[in-house]
Order: sequence, then C-alpha cells, then structure tokens
Amino acid sequence: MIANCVETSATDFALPRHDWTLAEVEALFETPFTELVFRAADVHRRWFDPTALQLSQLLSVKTGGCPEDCGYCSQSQHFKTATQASKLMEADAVIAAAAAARAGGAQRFCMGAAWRDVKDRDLPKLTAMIAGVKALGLETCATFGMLTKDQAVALKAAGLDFYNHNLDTGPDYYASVVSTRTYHDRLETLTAVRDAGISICCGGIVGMGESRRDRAGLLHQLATLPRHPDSLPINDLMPIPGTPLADSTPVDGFEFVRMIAVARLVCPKSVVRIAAGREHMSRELQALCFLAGANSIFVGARLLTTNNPGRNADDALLSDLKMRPMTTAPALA
Ligand code: SAM
Ligand code: DTB
Ligand code: SF4
Repeated sequence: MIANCVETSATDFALPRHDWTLAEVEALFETPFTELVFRAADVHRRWFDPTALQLSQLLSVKTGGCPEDCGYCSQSQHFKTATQASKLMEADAVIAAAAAARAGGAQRFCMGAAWRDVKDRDLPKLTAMIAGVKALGLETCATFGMLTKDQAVALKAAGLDFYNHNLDTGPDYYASVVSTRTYHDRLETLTAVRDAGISICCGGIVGMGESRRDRAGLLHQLATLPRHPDSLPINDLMPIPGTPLADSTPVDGFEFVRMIAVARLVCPKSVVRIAAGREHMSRELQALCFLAGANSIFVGARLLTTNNPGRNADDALLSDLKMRPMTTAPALA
C-alpha cells in the first residue's frame, strides 16, 4: 500500500449491493469525472471483457396509436406526431427480420409494441414470434407494456429471455412525464416478469428536464430491486416534434457519461446499454461511455420509430476502437 493513501480495493466496488441509499447514489454523481470513470471502468473489468459489445437490434412489431401519454413518445395517440400507426405484424415477418438482424451480426433481438398492456387475444401471435426468434439462436427480448402474471408465464414458455419495462426516471419526476400509469404499475409488471423467471431489462431516459437527483433516483430504484436488472438501458431523449418534451434542453455529454458510470457502479453485473440517442452523439462520447462501463448498443438504421447510426458507422466505430461484438450471451447478473 502506498504511504498516506487509503487503500480502496476495486472489489469493494465490484460486489453487487442492494442496500444503496439515495444519498450514496447522489454522491457518486458528484465524484470528480476522471475518478468516477476510472472506478466504473475498474468495476466493468471485474465482470466483463471491456473490449466486447453486445449488439442488439430492435423491431417495432406494432407501431403507434398507444393509449398511454408518455411525454417523450412518438407513438402516443395523445400527441400529433409523424409516426403512422400500424397493426401487429405477422410472426413470419418478424422472424424474417430477426434472421436478417442475425445475418448482420446482431446477437439479441428486441420486439416492441405500442401498447399499454397485452391483450390475451394477441398472445398466440406474440408467442409464435418469440419462439421463432429464439429458434434462430438469438437472445430474445420483448417490450409490450404491462403484463399479468399468466401472460408473463406464457411468454417465458415461448422462449422469452428478457422483458423490457423501463422505470424511465426517478419516482418523484415520473408523474411529470406520464399521467396514464403510475410508478407502482411499472413495478408490478416487473414483479410479474421476475416471478415468471424472465430476466429484466429496465432503465430509463435522460434529457426530459429531470434533475440530477431524479437520475440518481432512477438508478437508486434499479439498484434496490430484489434482483438488479440483467439489462440496463440508458436512453438519451430523442426529441419528437409534437410531443410535450420536443423542446427539452439536452443533457450535457459529460452528464450522460456520469449516468452510465453510476449505473455500472450500482449494478456492476448488468449489461448497460446506450439505447436511444447515439444518432446525436459523437464517436468520442460513445467511446467514453464504453470506457465508463456501457457494453451494449442497438444496431441498425432504426430504433423503433427513430433513426440510429447505420451499420457502416458502427462497424467503423468498433474497428477504430478495436472492440468486437459479443458472440455469445453475457452471463446473467
Ligand atoms: N409500450 C412499451 C412500454 O412503454 O413499455 C414498450 C415500448 S417503449 C417505446 C420502450 C422504451 O423506449 C420506453 O420505456 C422509453 O424508455 C424509450 N423511449 C421511447 N421513446 C423515446 C424517445 N423519444 N427517446 C428516448 N427513449 C425513448
Ligand atoms: C430501451 O430502453 N430503449 C429502446 C428499447 N429499450 C426498447 C427503445 C428506444 C426507442 C427510441 C424511440 C423510438 O425509436 O421510437
Ligand atoms: Fe405507449 Fe410505450 Fe410509447 Fe408510452 S412509451 S406511449 S406505453 S409505446
């Protein structure tokens, strides 16, 4: 040990904890930037190969016309946006898109539907698409809104590995963004998913006018769940003309990196994803996120309804950084 230095072993930070206090999470956000990124990078290496990125691809299997009023979303029927509503896709078309994603190097495929909740009448189609995507050897993820326990069990039986259901922001800010459901509703679906044995994908959005305390509040919620989310997406708001959040002030890039780094520190074994927003991020900012512990991106020219950097740009980014796509599923948190 160096004289006059307090010994801080990396493993102290690397072991998952569920007893984080909000004050501790807020304090992490206040850490000097280089120290925060260093600590997060250290923890990242404890659980993952920091040169490997999981490539995931999204498909909107049912677009628009959603009865919820999430203030950031192009698909809410409450707002006049450019997104055209469409019906639930046939399973065969979804499976064909997944096969193309796999051929393009994606290792995980996420199906999204603009619903408040799943209707039992749609379950046969949903289970068929999940089973077909799983049979391709892809990791499967779905995000269809609220689920009952029985529906979660049916999706698990079809081969669903992950269910995405974001808490989006801290509990104190939630009602400023969504009025048609509560934080408690979100937590109930997460419980149904967990009880069915499906891995949880849960994260949120920055850039909606929230405070740093709200960002810490979101990560505090995630870090104190009975199990940390196996997958933790951080979205940078894609401002959608026509929505209440269209003119939100963007968060500073350093703050986005802090969000990634704190996510890595409080949920050390989770796959932390840079989700929406890479379209407006520099390559250098994305590289800082990878250093700070992000280890997954969405690939393909579209997310659900918005643009994403194309494959050429992402192939060049990985090549220039000498990073490589994960070829097998990362170990679960
Ligand atoms: N309807 C389902 C739900 O809300 O859970 C699934 C689809 S929803 C589009 C999935 C997630 O995408 C949201 O929870 C939100 O975190 C993120 N998202 C949606 N619109 C976004 C936007 N404009 N910018 C950034 N993230 C967004
Ligand atoms: C997540 O947290 N972000 C992804 C995925 N999980 C489902 C969705 C991003 C959507 C961005 C806005 C859009 O394309 O409509
Ligand atoms: Fe509907 Fe999901 Fe969009 Fe909210 S985020 S309006 S629930 S599609």
